[in-house]
Amino acid sequence: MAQSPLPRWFTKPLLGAVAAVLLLLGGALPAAAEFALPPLPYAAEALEPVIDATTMTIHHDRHHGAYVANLNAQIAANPKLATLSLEALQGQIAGFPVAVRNNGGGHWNHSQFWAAMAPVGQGGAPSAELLAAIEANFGSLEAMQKQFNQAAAGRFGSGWAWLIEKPNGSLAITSTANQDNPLMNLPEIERGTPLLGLDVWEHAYYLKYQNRRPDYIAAWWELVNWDEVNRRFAA
Ligand code: MN3
Repeated sequence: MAQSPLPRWFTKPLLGAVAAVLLLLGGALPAAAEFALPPLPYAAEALEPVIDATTMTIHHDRHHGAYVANLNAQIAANPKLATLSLEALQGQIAGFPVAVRNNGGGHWNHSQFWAAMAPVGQGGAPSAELLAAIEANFGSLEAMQKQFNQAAAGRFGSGWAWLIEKPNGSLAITSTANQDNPLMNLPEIERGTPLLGLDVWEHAYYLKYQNRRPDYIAAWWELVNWDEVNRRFAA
């Protein structure tokens, strides 16, 4: 029997140490395919007085953070998740369990939500192209906002209101329940590219507005980041 050049009392602990280091690295470093919580693009207090800092912190860190963690927890049972971008996942959501629909939708919806807001006075204005499309489809910007507000206020329970660009190029207002969105390939969804989406879950506004959802919706227009909406419309 060949003798190891190193005594067993040395090689066994050495291999054990190497294995322990690899395990530590593997546990500490997230897999490349995991979904990540994007930081807020502004300070938590930047949207005051329309949305208070406490609501923003809890909403982003805990609610959105939980959607990301719960989505990542689904990767082991649904390995195809690791091969899809967050946006591509929305269009294939019908092929996944409801936990992926809820948490994958929650992650996408909130990611677009933070990006579509800016501090009061810093959101710019609709581009000439977007304004022309809004006027062609709704008559005026105010008429579009009125229809959007009705969809947001009328969503029973929790969900979202959306301004979308439909596959035929027209603009429309729609609303989705829970964490669904207009990108999802589900029969009950009016599909289109979201240009603007508003979270009307109570966690988005209850600390400041309590049951006055219409007041939250009306004030939220002051935060709309039109530069981002213009970018989405042009894309
Ligand atoms: Mn929310």
